[in-house]
Amino acid sequence: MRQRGADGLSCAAITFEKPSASAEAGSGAAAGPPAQEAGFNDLVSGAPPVAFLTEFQQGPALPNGHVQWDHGQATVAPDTAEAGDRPTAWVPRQPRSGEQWLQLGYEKSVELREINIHESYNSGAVSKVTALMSGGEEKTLWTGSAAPGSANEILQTAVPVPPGTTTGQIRVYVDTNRVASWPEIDAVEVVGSDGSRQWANSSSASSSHSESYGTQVFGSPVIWEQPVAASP
Ligand SMILES: [Ca+2]
Repeated sequence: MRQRGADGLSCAAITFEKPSASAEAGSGAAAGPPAQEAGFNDLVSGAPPVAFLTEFQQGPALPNGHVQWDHGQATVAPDTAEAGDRPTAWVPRQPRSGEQWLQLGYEKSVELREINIHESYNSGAVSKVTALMSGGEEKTLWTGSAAPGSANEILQTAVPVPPGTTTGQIRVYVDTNRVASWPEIDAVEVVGSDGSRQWANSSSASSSHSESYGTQVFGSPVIWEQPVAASP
């Protein structure tokens, strides 16, 4: 286990168990243009045009139910099996775009003891972790500069939380200017003072790469008319 100490954090390289065949297929199939090609072919072959346009603009969803690189990809347990630019992690809309944040919600509000951030690409951009309190206050739990790992390394960064903060909503901030390309976060676990461990079940973000997926590549929405079948 490789340790990386900086600003009171401890980090460790993570080795994952090999994912199931379906999860592995989903991760690999959605890594870029092949997924778009599949959508276009579906349209040509007569798939419902409305469904196609929805998928087209938002980017295709993966088998886990979330659009690739969306903030939803940081919910539930880690599912990015290998380090690198993987669609099963949250990614800000643009690299080197200043401060961005990922907000995660958990089923049970607990007194926090530790927050474990699983970075899966260009680690080292995490700059602040906060708790969203019931009264609307945003409470800073940690801020600083974590030393980066290598670009292609999955790191778990443990953020200790002093006693006295009870919440079910946290934010992880990244300073995207600290790393060369997109920082990617696979999952974030909260550990309670009661020993409980939770993965997120809701999410939002300042931006997600999923937002630019359709518009950046394909332009403005278009109106597609269902082709009329030829008379026999
Ligand atoms: Ca994930």
